[in-house]
Amino acid sequence: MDPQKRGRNTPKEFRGDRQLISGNYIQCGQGYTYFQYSCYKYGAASVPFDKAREICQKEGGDLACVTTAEENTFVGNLARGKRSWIGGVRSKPDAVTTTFQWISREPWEFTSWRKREPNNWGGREHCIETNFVRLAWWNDHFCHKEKPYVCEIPAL
Ligand SMILES: [Ca+2]
Ligand SMILES: [Ca+2]
Repeated sequence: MDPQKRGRNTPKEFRGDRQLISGNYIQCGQGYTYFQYSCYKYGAASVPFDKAREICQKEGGDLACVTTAEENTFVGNLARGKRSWIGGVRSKPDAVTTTFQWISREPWEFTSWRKREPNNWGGREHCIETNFVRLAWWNDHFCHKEKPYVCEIPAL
């Protein structure tokens, strides 16, 4: 096939477990979906934040760290709009610290808080969930609460 034509007909990103990047296929593991240089999995079983991390780490990743609007929408949809853990935590778990960080240590830039969040209810909401009230809106919540979660494994 004419390479230019093939290029035109091949979407740059697509939802699938395999993606062609610079002539090499990136293969995501079982149950994982490719999106913009990472593989993602939705875990439907509700677990506390730390347990969700443990499960993701066992598979070679961690909870998804959501650094762009595109990734945020993708992760929200992957979690089927259900309230789910992502990899954000309060920088210092006390009642007054209002800053957050990604467990991957990626820069904290993009955010998608729901109105009046993060509110650190009772001074004890130190973990971030997505799909709060609306698709891909975030809330700080009690880390011991059991929720589904989204894992991310960098694919490059
Ligand atoms: Ca990410
Ligand atoms: Ca909150």
